[in-house]
Amino acid sequence: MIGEKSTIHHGVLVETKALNHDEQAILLADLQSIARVSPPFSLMTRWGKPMSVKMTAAGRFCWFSDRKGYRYIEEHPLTKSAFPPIPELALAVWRQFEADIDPDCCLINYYGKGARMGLHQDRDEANFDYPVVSISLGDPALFRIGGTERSDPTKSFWLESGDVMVLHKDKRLAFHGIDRIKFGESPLLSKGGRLNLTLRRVANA
Ligand code: MD3
Ligand code: FE
Repeated sequence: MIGEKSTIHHGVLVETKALNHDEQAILLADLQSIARVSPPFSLMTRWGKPMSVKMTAAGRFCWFSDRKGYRYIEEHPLTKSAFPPIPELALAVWRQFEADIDPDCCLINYYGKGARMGLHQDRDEANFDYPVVSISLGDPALFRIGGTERSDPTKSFWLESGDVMVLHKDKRLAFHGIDRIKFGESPLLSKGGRLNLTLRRVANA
């Protein structure tokens, strides 16, 4: 439940274990159905380096990257189909923080053994006044967040299964990344690993 255990880490609101075990299992089942029609795919950075995190999405948009640069797409790169609807439980989490408008992208990141995400900003969306809401499932991840300049000092903390994090206001354009995960720690994903959902508003209303 949102609001049960709220903590501010380096200016960022984290709702620890906002989703209980049953809610995590429901969301995981939804993600497994999404993965069947929109299989997670691997991306290259614009610098031509393979990313270790696999991605797919629900909702209208999915973030995409290749040698041409970063952008949002509306068709799965392999199936060419639209992405499935955002899971109800994820929408319910978003609406606790942003009641005026629903997200149009639920980016789904899968971290297998050794996967990480380098320090970056999320700035391919049209309007930074909307929050980004993150939901973690599965293995713990060491999250790092700094300021709006790459050289700003950073702080790290662990995100665990069921945790919800909200990035808004001055943190919306903060540099952030995932240094590492503790592969196999959580029993939620039978084959191990971590799933992160980021709910976003990509198009302007
Ligand atoms: C801070 N994902 O998908 S979620 C991403 O755990 C991303 O998979 C990480 O960074 C993950 O872009 C971190 C938390 C997050 C998401 C968006 C943010 C933190 C953010 C946007 C601005 C500032
Ligand atoms: Fe990000």
